[in-house]
Amino acid sequence: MEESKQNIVILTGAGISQESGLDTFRDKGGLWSKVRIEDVATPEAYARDPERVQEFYNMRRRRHFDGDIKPNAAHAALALLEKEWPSVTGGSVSIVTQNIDNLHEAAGSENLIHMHGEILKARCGDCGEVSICGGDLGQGEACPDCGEINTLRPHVVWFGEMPLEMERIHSLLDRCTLFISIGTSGNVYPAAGFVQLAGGNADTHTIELNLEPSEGATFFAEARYGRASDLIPSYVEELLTNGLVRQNT
Ligand code: BJW
Repeated sequence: MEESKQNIVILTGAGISQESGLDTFRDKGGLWSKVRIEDVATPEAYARDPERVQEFYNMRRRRHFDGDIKPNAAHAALALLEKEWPSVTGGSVSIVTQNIDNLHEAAGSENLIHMHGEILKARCGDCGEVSICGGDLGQGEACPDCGEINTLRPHVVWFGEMPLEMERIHSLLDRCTLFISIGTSGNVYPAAGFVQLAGGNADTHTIELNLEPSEGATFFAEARYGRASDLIPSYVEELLTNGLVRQNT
């Protein structure tokens, strides 16, 4: 007999891309140990020193064109889950990522929200349009929509700015029966609060899959710790084989 419809929301953070060669933020040796947030990830920093901020993102954008940054087994497993899960329960799988890299879409995920933006896009400070960005910014390029020069900034969400698509995210969280958090330290809001929003519904199971307990670990009903490339493929296989089994820890 087919299980009742189960909608899954998956929140991902920098930990899922770590094994693809991208730095996390708050781990030892992570990005925030090399640069100060106040210098590169706030609107005030950009207003004060746009070249510095552009260079931080230009450097990170260039990595995507190296050819050695590829989705890993965890990204691939989530893309498989999205494809196969509807035939298991009739429910859907949506990924809400805090990551600005393109590794989920490169792995084949389609129901995807980039709540902190995308490094391979630029936003015009003048007309507000978002465009594809395949190179460095801050070098005198024109906005493809309004034609203004040097108005393009990285399409990312800095501290103090509103994350993207919050209404859609809240509606997904309201309707989900399984909330999975992967590779995020739970330091940054509003993403860190999603587990409580989802878990507020008695029918919703919540699970954390991370290298170590996150700041919000106690809010999850279940937790498993290890590397994303080990944990995610085996958890996805469990879901696709057995459906949603609630194992509270
Ligand atoms: C592995 C692994 C492996 C490693 N396998 N796992 C006081 C209280 C509450 C909130 C606030 C407050 N003061 C200010 C706020 C709000 C603020 C906030 O949360 N601040 C906190 C620091 C307290 N938030 C905001 O400002 C947000 N906007 C907002 O709230 O709008 C509302 C509003 C607006 C205006 C006025 C009033 C209200 C915006 C947040 C923007 C975040 N931006 C960044 C940078 C931009 C993108 C970029 O450059 O890439 O987004 S910060 C950075 O942190 C980035 C990430 O998306 C985000 C989350 O990091 P993440 O993904 O969790 O990474 P890490 O490194 O922290 O964790 C990695 C984890 O993986 C670790 O746990 C490892 O163990 C694990 N791991 N290897 C599995 N192989």
